[in-house]
Amino acid sequence: MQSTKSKILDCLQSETYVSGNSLAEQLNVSRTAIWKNIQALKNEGYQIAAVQNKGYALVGASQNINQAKLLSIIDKSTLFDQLIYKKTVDSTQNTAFNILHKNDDNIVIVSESQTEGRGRFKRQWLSPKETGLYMSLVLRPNIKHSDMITFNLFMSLAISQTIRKNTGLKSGIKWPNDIYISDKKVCGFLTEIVSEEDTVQTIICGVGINIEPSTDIESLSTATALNAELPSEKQLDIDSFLSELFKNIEIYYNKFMSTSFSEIRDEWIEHSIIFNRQLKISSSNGIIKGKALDVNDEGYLIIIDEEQNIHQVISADIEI
Ligand code: BT5
Repeated sequence: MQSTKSKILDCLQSETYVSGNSLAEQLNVSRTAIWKNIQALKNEGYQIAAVQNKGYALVGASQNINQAKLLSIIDKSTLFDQLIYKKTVDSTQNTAFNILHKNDDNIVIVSESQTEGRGRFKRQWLSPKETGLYMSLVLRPNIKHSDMITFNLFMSLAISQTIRKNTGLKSGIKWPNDIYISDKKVCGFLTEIVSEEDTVQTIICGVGINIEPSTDIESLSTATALNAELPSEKQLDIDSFLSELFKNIEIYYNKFMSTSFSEIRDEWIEHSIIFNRQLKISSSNGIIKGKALDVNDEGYLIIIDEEQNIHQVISADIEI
């Protein structure tokens, strides 16, 4: 259910001025409740002017990820049913696993920081406070295991499209689950599942996107943040970024469920940064040095090694 605060935000975003009386009437709450929620929005970074005889006006969007904005997005989403918003958790993936059995909802879990954010193979994901988007998406596809393989391809394109459109930066996809800008990692995601026999019932997709520079991110020579790549006069508009991100996640998840990878293959290859360069691929079968030839319709990466042998890879780490 959308909160009063996020409903007020919606009204402020759709009208130039709106009076406290009119908000109270529209939302069926007291003037005091309106005033308190306006103060809460200001605390979250929204600049709201109160003009005599006209009412409230939104004069500056918040530069922080915040609950009110996310609630207003999830409320309009036809994919997600519920938002869980936390100040801090160990890992949003753990929160997701703890609650996913309670109902069949598609759920978004966001936390302002994580103390034990994790990557694949139990690697650490640095999640400093209020500098990045740390979220887990709980989805209920009910599909065969073999149909899951292309999921990361659709997700990576949704994220890279969003970054390109909102920043103008040339983000690129590093198969299977990283988004890079200028050869540095700005986003990583991991996909975990709950399945029964051959059916994947639930996907828990954890997405981490670095937004603001921080000492943690700077400590990794391989990492960057969106606002570190953008000039100071063109910093990210977080509200439009989040709206676009959830719009694209919905579009590409629906495509994942209804079409094959071939539908997005050209677009995906245009975003990919693994072609035409020497790669070192580490998988459970060992290390291969070679070049990427293609990603086939089933989602396998096709590699040609230095001895001209062809390999099909499904899960691996790539060094570029
Ligand atoms: C990933 O793993 O890239 C998946 C990261 C998923 C994080 C999200 S945040 C919300 C949700 N909750 C969680 O607990 N996790 C998910 P992997 O491909 O294994 O990459 C991990 C490697 O990336 C580390 O070993 C570091 O080298 C590097 N790394 C760690 N933190 C980073 C950061 N904030 N930015 C860029 N690189 C980072």
